[in-house]
Amino acid sequence: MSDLISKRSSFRILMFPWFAVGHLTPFLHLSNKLAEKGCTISFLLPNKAIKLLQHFNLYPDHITFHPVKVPHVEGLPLGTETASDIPIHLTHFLCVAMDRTRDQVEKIIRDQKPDFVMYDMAYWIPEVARPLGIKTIKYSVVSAAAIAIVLVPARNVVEGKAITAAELSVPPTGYPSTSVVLRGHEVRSLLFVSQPYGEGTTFYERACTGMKGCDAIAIRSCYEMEEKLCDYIGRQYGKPVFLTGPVLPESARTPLEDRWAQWLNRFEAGSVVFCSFGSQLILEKEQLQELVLGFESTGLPFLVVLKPPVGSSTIEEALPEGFEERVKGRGVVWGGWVQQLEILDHPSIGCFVNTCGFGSMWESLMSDCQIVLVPHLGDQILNTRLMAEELKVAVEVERDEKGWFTKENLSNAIKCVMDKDSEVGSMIKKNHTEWRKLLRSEGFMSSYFDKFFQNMQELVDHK
Ligand SMILES: *[C@@H]1O[C@H](CO)[C@@H](O)[C@H](O)[C@H]1NC(C)=O
Ligand SMILES: CC(=O)N[C@H]1CO[C@H](CO)[C@@H](O)[C@@H]1O
Repeated sequence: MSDLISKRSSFRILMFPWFAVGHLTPFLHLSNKLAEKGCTISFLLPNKAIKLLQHFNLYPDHITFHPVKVPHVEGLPLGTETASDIPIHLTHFLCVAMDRTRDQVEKIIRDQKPDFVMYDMAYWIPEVARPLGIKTIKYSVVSAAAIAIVLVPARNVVEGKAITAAELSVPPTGYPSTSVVLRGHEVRSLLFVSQPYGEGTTFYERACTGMKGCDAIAIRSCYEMEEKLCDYIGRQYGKPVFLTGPVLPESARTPLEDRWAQWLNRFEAGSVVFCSFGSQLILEKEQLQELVLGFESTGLPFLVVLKPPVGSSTIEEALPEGFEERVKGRGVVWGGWVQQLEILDHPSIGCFVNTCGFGSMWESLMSDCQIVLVPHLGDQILNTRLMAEELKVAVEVERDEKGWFTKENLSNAIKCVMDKDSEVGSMIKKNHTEWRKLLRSEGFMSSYFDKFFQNMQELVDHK
């Protein structure tokens, strides 16, 4: 009984993640865990996204989807609701649209008066919730590495002044890692942080304001991997940092589609290279061709999942001449959606080539496959550094100064992990196995989540 008096055992929580699959999905995984503890959750999201996420909702009695109407903003195609609907350079406008849902969100918060609001990009949530006595948690679904290198007060990016490549190539004051830093052309991919991102704010300001205003910063990471970087973020903002651990779903797996199961069954265990570049990345045709030629020249069976490149409506029309004939029977390039987790689980898959978005990073760590990384966006580069240089569980495909990679660069990276007698290959395999064992060990994920829940309870008790 005393326990019940001193600690709240369940909460009403409102979730308001950024309108992108890579954010909505981890927020929903976390909601499932909270629902398991008896919490009730209102999950705010664009109407279109409900269909995409529904099957991940394991507790429909506890988790209610609450559609928000995404207003039309000039610069966006009509009907845009999520980041997967648009190319990356239009994301700023989608952010404007999200900011314009503030009145709707504010009304829901006032009506529901939840105990907590969890958010990521909507930096104005604390302004709305704090006066009502509601606790706010900014939940970061990118790695601590990606936040710590640039989205901290020590960077001191001032309004109206663009951050320069020279500034970015030096880590911020007090930064605790020597390997998770940016090199050469990579700084370019982060220059956008001082650009407008939503109405009257830059990406940098949005992130910093969102972290300064909250009661606690939560990060989807674990101490074993990013302790120093997490502590650094906490010190920079003067906030408690709660780690949720990876929060990957253990159940609700569906069987692999017959088409792929049958195709993969034809190959030896651990022999097939699987590549998936996520729902947002659209390559230039030339780079796409170089990429598939790289897979061809490995001589290994491969399954590559890509969106059609710029200027093509199908993937087939963009393939190099004679390519399909040459790889017939051992290689498939597919333009549609596939069940990534289920494919990774298939025993024939031996290597996973991906861009190291945070979701894929966890999925590759949990898998048995060798990992080859081809990062494109800012946070993917930092995640890649963590995997390839700090943890030494993956190899990164070499690029030139312009960020371009050749078919040789790709096939060399793949061969380096797939050749039976490659030293690098066996070193990263060994390290990866250690991590996988830890992540999959009994109670690893649940103890992180229990601690996170306890942190939430303490935050409420601490008035
Ligand atoms: C990358 O490709 C270029 C051109 O083929 C080659 O000169 C360079 O050695 C390659 N680097 C690696 C590490 O494969
Ligand atoms: C970071 C890490 O775990 N590195 C280890 C990878 O494996 C090699 C060889 O076993 C070890 O020497 C490293 O310490």
